[in-house]
Amino acid sequence: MGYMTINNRRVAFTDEKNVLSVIRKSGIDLPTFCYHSELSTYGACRMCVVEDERGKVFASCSEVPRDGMVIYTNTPRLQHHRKMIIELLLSSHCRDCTTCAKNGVCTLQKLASQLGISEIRFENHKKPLPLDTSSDCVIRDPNKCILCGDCVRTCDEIQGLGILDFAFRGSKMQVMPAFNRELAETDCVGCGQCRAVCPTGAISIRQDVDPVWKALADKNIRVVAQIAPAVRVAIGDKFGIPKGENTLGRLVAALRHMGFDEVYDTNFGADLTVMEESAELLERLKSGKNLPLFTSCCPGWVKFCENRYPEFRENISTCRSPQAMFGALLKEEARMKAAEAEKEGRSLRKTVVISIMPCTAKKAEIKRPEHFTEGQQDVDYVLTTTEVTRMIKEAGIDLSQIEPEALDMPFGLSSGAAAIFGVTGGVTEAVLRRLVHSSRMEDLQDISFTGIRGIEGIKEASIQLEDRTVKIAVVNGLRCAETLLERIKAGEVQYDFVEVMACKRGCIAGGGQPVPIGPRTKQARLDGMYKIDSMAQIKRSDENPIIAEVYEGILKGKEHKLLHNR
Ligand code: HC1
Ligand code: SF4
Repeated sequence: MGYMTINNRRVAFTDEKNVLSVIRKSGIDLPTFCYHSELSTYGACRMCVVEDERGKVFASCSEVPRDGMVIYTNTPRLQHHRKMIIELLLSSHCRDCTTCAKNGVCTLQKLASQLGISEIRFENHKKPLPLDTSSDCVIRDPNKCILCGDCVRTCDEIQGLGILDFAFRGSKMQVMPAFNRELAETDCVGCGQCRAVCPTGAISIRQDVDPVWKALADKNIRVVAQIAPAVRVAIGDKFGIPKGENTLGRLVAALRHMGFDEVYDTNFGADLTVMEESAELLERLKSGKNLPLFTSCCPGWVKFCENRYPEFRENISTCRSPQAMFGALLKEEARMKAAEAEKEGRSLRKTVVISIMPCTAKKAEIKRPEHFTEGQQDVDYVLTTTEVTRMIKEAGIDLSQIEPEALDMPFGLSSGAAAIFGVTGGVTEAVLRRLVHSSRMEDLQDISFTGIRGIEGIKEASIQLEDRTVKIAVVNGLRCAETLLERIKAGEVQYDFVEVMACKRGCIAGGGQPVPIGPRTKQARLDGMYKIDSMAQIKRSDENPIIAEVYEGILKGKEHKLLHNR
């Protein structure tokens, strides 16, 4: 332990990696644009500058804490310096604040207000640049970019993709894909992690709010929603609800107020996925073909594997993702009911399925050809948690005040195993519960203690299934997926089952979730997911009685067609 003096107060430090962390620990929220604890230190924005007792000014994010250091965080010189940075940034920034997707959560806007910037003394000579609207998932607006490099480092260091980079020099500098190609022409997987760290509106979520409002207003349309596991522990963030609290009931009530006809749970789709994926694993273990089996529920990961490691294409599970399985089921049910009604000379309203997801990549997943059945798109629109937050606010609903309501039946029933799909390791744990086939508390605990829980990028576990030891890897973050795939290719490791989630810690930190998603927010959401499981009456997917019913009913004879991609 050491001590430093911050603004004349003695502050202890231990293993903080930089002076900025010590300052923040002492209760001072020093502003930054480019500092993220999970990324390398860039030190470019200079907002976190401090002054020492000799008048030397330096960036606190790039300085290691030393015993006896004396620093000041808010001298007139520093105030002037920070204001100047904000003014310069604003001078070349578009002024669309009122219509920007980031209005109210933009760091530039927040700091301009916090530092009392009331006028901008510099002229903006920059010509407006075109937006990149080519991606189904995110929109890039270079006019709002402040060159902090957060997106560049996230895409490279966390996702291993390096889609974005700096181009040109000096005042012409921009962030863009190589050769200024559109995102759709690159290997971008649409994970939205660049958007999750962008401090301004330079990278935002593609919005599908308008067509959904239109469908809700149309009396001839039956609008059905499904809510993903990780949405319920995040949407409360924007309504002053404690982080990580389960707001499912409130969200259901809000959706009904907004005009949704039925509200179901993607967790039901996750229970279906567990049934199909565990059967697929047993089959592959038996045949020895295409092992390891890779999970398929994360579309960012699936695209990454297809683009960068096509040799593993056949290892990816043939199962559709939970939202896609559930979408196919809902549309099939609607088709069956419409056919019955037609026989009786009646006609039913058209069904539109909306998935409410923490993920931007899900917007692209629903457009893939394998997610059309009988020429119909199974899920019509994906709304991210952030878009639904916007709709709730537009409707004037306060989520913190609304009375919770229950999901619709029968697809509102799901297991605790399904709930934990939203965190890294959850899919594996759910599949293992099914395979171990026991609901005894000790057996469930044994599974959770195999090493599949936790936030490490790559986790390994093994479990005994009859006479066979099944070797498992659980990965979060595509950079880690790349590392693992290279090790598998080199023959250094061998597994039977590999779960990959593109986003660090899983869907709780998906690219469509409310931002900022700092370490405390992530932990609260993760705890929230496990709490839902611990309180669930049904622990295993195969114990969900509605699952057996749909296999005997809607799905009978169509299991493969509706639940698998190939
Ligand atoms: Fe996910 Fe999934 S867990 S991928 O993270 O398998 O988006 O929440 O809906 O489909 O169930 C996301 C979350 C989600 C699917 C499920
Ligand atoms: Fe990179 Fe994901 Fe952003 Fe695409 S969406 S540029 S893959 S971080």
